[in-house]
Amino acid sequence: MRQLSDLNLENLTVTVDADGIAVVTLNRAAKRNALDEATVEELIDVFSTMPRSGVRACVLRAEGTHFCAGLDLVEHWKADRSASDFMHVCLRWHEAFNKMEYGGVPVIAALKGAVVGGGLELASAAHIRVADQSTYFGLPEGQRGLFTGGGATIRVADLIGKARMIDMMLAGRLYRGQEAVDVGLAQYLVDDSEAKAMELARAAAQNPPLSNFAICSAISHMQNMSALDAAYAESVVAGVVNTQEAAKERLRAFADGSAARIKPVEA
Ligand code: 1HE
Repeated sequence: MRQLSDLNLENLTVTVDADGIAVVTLNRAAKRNALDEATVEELIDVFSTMPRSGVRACVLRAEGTHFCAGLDLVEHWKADRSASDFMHVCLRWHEAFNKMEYGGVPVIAALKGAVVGGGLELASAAHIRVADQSTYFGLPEGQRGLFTGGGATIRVADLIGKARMIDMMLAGRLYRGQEAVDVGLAQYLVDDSEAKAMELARAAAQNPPLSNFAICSAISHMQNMSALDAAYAESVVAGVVNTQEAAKERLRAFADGSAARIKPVEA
């Protein structure tokens, strides 16, 4: 079975620490981490390999001052792609982002600077998005004479709703700061998005992997189902997860009073 260390990566770097926290870095800062075909193939490799690699949680971050400038517009222009060529490009983007969203490993995106176009499509495939004060979100496809092709019509519309997404695309509206959190583009706004993302990854990594697998795949799958089918699938997943060996010790600790209670930390 292929391991993360076996992968031949040029535009991404991947490290995994002793606690099983992976850090995946977009490493094309000179091009503002624009997604060319090679980078998308590397994302597929990394997120296909990660679920069985022992990784317990993943932080997705970027080199430079911008998270991701979206589709590599220069590559796209130079390649002079046919409609069929670009359809296949998009299918590879979907492959990469579906591996992230449905892979079962918590992926936490540490954002900064531009999170635009395909960069927002990438970020929206993560399970948690952490923004800092420099982060801004945009869908400049309309301005470039393009359309989204990496899942924004599914994931961004799901995060912020159809009307806001259309406004972003038609009028070039950017969201940042608290407003971006309020509309649902990010769950956290902090001064240091990487430190917060790492803190969240470490917290998630405390959960049994099977629970995280369900949280980071089943919820997404169930959103695609009818309510009737989702209720059935939820029962099956809960049957497996809620009877796992790793839950028994935690339940015993609750029963004997030694487990932490779920209460807000007093200020
Ligand atoms: C790029 C790209 C890119 C930068 N493709 N090369 N995305 C966009 O419309 C956003 C395009 N990018 C920008 O608006 C700006 O670059 C930023 C606001 C992100 C950053 O500005 P700045 O002033 O820091 O950098 P820069 O000078 O614009 O760019 C630095 C280099 O990165 C430069 O290359 P160089 O060789 O001349 O140094 C740029 O060409 C390069 N660069 N962004 C290629 N996107 C599946 S469909 C998805 C559709 C979309 O994603 S549409 C949205 C596309």
